[in-house]
Amino acid sequence: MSEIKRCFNLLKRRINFSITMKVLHTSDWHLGNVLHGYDRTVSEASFLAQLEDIVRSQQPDCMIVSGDVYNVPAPSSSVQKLYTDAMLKIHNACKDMTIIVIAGNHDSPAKLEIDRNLWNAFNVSVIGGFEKTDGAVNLSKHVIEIKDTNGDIKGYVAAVPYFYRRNFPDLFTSLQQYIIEINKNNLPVILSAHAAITGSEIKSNSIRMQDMEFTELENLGDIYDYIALGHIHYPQTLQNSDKKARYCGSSIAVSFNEEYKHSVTIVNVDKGAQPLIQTIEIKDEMPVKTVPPAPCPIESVFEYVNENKEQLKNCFLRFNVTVKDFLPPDSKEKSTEICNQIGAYFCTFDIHRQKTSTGEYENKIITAQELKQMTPVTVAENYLKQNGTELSEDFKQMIIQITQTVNKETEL
Ligand SMILES: [Mn+2]
Repeated sequence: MSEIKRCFNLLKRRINFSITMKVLHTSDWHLGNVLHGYDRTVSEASFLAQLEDIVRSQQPDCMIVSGDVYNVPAPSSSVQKLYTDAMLKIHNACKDMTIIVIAGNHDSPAKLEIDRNLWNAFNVSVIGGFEKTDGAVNLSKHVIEIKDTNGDIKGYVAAVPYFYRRNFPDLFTSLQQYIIEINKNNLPVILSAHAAITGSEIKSNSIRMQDMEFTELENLGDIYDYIALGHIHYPQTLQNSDKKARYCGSSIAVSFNEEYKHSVTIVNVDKGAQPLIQTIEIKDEMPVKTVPPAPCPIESVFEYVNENKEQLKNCFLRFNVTVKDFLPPDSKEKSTEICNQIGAYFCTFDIHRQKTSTGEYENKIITAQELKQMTPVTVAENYLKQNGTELSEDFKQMIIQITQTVNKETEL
């Protein structure tokens, strides 16, 4: 039987029928994330179990994890165990599937690669960082062959972990050249990268996004049939990419800025054709919710929570409040107590200041939350304004530059 299939595949190739490669694209798991002091183990374990089921039913040719496996470079032992146990189960759910894992900016490239050779035995390729020989990047490490059940090559995945452009300015160009040389049979090629692409819609991550290093889509190359991106947590197929480049988004909400549907992406990739993109929703057993949808005074928030206790049970909650000047000092205690009563978890407040009819804040005193959300430039501008002067353009640029330098190593 397999011999017939093999002949059929060879024939298909000979008469130039394209061979479809089925890809499961996921990223930004952020395992071990801690949300306002609460761990997310229940949601993370549930996601990994759902992923195992999806793999079992979809039977993809490959699964790509486009970076940020862990939330921190040195995750705890229990978080690492959660990951390795799940990966083994996922492998067993579809043993012929090639799994490709790249490091994101949250992962330690070296730590992710500790058991790289061991993972190879389970059809898992881990690409954490770059290796050089005589000053040139070892490109072969970044190109993974995807094989069918007969061991014939079906296509390639080029895997590029997170990196700073200044360290490898020509990487994408040389990688593309390398692939053109080896892809003699004109098979489908996928690129996986953990990078921020110019023009992406940013609804998530954090305000630190302003310090992210953005790359133009065309810099990645023009030979790829699908580009599996990670780094930006909001799922989207990039405009102007001919539906070929996509962020699959984070697997579950990593913060309160990510209250949208989360999913994994299933893509059918054919050489030279537009990929067929589908999503499969991931259900979060303990979701994050900002309540109520519209901000209101704290007493009304409490009423809302009590009225909706059934839906809010097991949720991590952020209270959407309006204040005239400050919240009453016992607000946090009261909020925690109300959440405890209904079996929810109080995290924080989203504080909205009441504005006057002219759009000005009634009170000139700013809250700690407002201060955190301000850019250093705004803080400087406000300070000088109070003293009757203005921030000069030179000074403004200087502050922006300093902030970017400081934040560069710690971006999300
Ligand atoms: Mn991320």
